[in-house]
Amino acid sequence: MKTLAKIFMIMILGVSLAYSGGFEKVAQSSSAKVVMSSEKPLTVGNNTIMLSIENEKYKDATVSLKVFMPAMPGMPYMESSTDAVSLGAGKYKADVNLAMSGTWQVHIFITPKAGKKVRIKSSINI
Ligand SMILES: [Cu+2]
Repeated sequence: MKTLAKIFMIMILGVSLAYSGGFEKVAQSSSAKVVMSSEKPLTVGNNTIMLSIENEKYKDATVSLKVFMPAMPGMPYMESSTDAVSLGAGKYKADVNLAMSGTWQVHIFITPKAGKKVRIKSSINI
């Protein structure tokens, strides 16, 4: 009975988390900080990820996103790249396709009008 109660609690928790809204994660390197977020929880398939660049000097940069999953036993390397659309004031929007559940590596590329290109590494779980 105890186990059943635990399973039930976990199910309730899982449902409430799923409804508590979307996803948010900070991606950071030594030179830039980006908040990744999504209104809806991330799912297998198409997702819209919002990127908010915190650094003043990158607010008008060009931004692209690469998500990839290393090869696994019986499964090839998977990758999806997209150019983020600038919404102004350091906010960007990127549509990404996550072909399967699991951990995806994320590389955010920030190309400023002047100066060095920046790469920020992060990951997302679905
Ligand atoms: Cu995989």
